[in-house]
Amino acid sequence: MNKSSAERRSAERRMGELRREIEQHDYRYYVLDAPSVPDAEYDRLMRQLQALEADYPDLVIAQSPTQRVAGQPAEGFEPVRHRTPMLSLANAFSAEEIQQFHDRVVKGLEIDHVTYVAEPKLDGVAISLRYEAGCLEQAATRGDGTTGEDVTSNVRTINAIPLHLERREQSPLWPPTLEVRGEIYMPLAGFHAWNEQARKQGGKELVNPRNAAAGSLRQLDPRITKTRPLAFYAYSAVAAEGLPDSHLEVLQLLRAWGFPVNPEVRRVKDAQGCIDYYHDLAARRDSLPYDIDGVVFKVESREQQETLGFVSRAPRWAIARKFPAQEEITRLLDIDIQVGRTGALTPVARLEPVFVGGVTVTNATLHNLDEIRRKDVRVGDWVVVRRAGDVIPEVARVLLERREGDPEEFQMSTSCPVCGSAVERVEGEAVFRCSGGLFCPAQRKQSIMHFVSRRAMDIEGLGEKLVGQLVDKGLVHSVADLYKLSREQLLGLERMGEKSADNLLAELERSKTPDLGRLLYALGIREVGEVTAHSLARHFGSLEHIAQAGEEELTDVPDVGPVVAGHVRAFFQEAHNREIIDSLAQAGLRWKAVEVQQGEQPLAGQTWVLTGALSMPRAKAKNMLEALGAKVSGSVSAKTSVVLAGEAAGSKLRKAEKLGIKVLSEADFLQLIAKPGSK
Ligand code: I6G
Repeated sequence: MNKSSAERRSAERRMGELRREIEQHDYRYYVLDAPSVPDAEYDRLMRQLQALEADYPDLVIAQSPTQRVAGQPAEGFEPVRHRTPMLSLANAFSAEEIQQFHDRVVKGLEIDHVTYVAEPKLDGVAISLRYEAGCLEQAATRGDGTTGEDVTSNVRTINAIPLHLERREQSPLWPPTLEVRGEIYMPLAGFHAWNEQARKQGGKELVNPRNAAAGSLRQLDPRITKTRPLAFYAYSAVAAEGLPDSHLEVLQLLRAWGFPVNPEVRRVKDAQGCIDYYHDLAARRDSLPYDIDGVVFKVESREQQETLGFVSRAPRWAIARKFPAQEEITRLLDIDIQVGRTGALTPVARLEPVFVGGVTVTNATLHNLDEIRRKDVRVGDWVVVRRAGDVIPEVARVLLERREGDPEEFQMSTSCPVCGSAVERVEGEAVFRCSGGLFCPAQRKQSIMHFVSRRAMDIEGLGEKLVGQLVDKGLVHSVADLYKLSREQLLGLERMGEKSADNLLAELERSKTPDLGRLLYALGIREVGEVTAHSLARHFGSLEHIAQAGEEELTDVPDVGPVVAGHVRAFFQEAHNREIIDSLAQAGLRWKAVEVQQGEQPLAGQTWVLTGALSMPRAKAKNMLEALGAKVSGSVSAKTSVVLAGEAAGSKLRKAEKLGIKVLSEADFLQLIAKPGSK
């Protein structure tokens, strides 16, 4: 049927009205927590809009509330590199630690009093939402803080997250690009209702609200995510130039634009204000409509936040006060031994499953033999299992009064449980080690995982399960064998499709020209971390020189003492390791040598200032600069030689630009320290 243009215009107008009306109801429901119409009326409006959109498909827009589910199920989630890293928060477990945090803030700012913004720390999934010109463009999970996963299609299905922003309460306009961070969570009412329904229908129940939120976001089909009762609270806007200095005012602005903000957010003063807020919330924790695992305090002024900066990927201006670790009692069924990359044997408690801190725990670390002796842990004991936040659960203590009979003391085995090699213990060290080296499949798997990791060779697509299969099937004995894998061999592995096999082969090919520092780090020499690997590369210039260096030459390198030098020499003296390096070269790897800086310090006399968020810990960048002879200062002045500006750099960067001081990005900096040449 042909529709007249007058009808079309009228339909278009009505569609606009309906969308605005529905969005207004969403806003009242999710942001103001004050629904204005019964569900039936809301559903009626939605159906009207759907009917009109069905009549005029060309007038459908992506921001329409009917378009929350769009497109087909995905095959996987694309990686997203965060423009500003998603940092983590330092934790405090006592009032004393809050006082110490406040003392550091006061000292860092050189003032007497500080106002903080306090809010509950939800047990959900952190998410970063990017809006371009006010429209939701991308939603990404935290991942490792640098790279997350693109979960946009799933996030669009969450009604509490606006698809586009709206100006309300005479709010100013949002910046052209706005990145909002917050927590997606499952409210307890929705979680319990879901499980009740699942029980009735014999379906699968959700384990806990946090897992439920994470699992819902990881669905490949957004239609499934849409059925899950998810909600959202925004907690910050990143790198937002032009927004108010007060973090609290930023949150108020976000709320005016359409983001739900936790109604428990408060401004508090000094350490005592934080401590009082914590006690108040702890007392009400069980009556909140969502699970929380603590409280977050942030310095209110964003300028002050910037002055304080970051340390080791955590802001100095914020802290999470965690609720006490949760503990439960269960039975210790057995003690197994796990073998790590360097052969370290870690005793692990196998437990009768116990629900603690929101998850079912079946394994907990026992750390080492000394700890087992100190706590007198024996198989069959009743033990207290503790889980604090995200840390690995541990056996806290034994209930000796419940011990039955006289169970035997645990003995560390004298041979490796995986490869049978002898187990050794270095005098004075708590750790026992398997002496099998790369003969041991467990060490092999771990060393391959390390080799491919992001800061080493950065080869994507080789997870623990896949590496396990490659080693167990005898396809990979050493890291060099990775480069000999054929497409057919890969296709013969479980859960390996053609696309993943091709992607992995392309990744391996791409990784064949690492710089020397990365390769050295990837080889996994004991005690040779990233900074030391780069220092060695810069000092010696080639792998051959490092391999031939004696202890004295090695200890000439900043950061290398006799212990590290000993490990480096032992590594290259081992014939097996030399064979691996030869095989890597034969497989086509060409590591870029580095210009040698024989004792010379190319940055001597320079003063550098670090600002903004770097993807490596600040201490590491500072170490690297100091190894090159630079002085690192906290403030920009006419004497500053270079400003290294990470993401979201603010006033220091502006000052540097005003003074005409050279500014380098982190990528420029890494290039400068790697100084690649050719092999
Ligand atoms: O993980 C987090 C939970 C809650 C946060 C956070 C938060 O604010 C209420 N804030 C920041 C700045 C970070 N993580 C890094």
